[in-house]
Amino acid sequence: MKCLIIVDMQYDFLPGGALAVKGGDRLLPVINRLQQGYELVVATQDWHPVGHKSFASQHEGKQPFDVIPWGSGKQTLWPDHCVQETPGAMLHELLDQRRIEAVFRKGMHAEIDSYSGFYDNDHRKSTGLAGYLKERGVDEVHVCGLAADFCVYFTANDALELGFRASIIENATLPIDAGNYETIKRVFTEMGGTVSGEK
Ligand code: VGL
Ligand code: ZN
Repeated sequence: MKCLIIVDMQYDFLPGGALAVKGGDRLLPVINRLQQGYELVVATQDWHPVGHKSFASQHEGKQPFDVIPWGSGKQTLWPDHCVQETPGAMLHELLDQRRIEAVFRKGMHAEIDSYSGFYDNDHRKSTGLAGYLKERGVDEVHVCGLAADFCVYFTANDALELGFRASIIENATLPIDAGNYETIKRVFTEMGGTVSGEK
């Protein structure tokens, strides 16, 4: 059975929001239509506490989009976004939620960022999404939403690693950085993922 995962269609990622993806609002009707083709639809919601460590505002002298060393890797710093219970963190009102059976929140740990709907970036804490999908009999996931080069990609990639067939629906996602997305797409398809839909 296949499941549509709608990633982070929240005000802060849409035009007018704190970390807006250009043209993101055009995806709303596309995703609403897309939902009709799936027996199961779930969503994710970026849900950060005030003062989350991924916010540039928490690092002296740093600007949004600066990249800093972080644990054993690197981290992009973001404008404050999707702060719990703020309007920017709400799923957009034009996203049809009638068929969304569950919403998985992520990014709640102040010290760790979490792009994937399955785990935080260190793979230490699971959201429960994998178990949920398995219990529902899902063997294939299609991922759409925002942003293509961060949360959509990380979610689709974790799905592959977990043994699901995984596909990114290209006409229902947009990247923060188009160049970054092209690179990531290559990695994803080499891993066995598929990219469907026309841009
Ligand atoms: C996202 C950056 C920071 C995303 C979330 O949804 O792609 N990107 N937090
Ligand atoms: Zn975030």
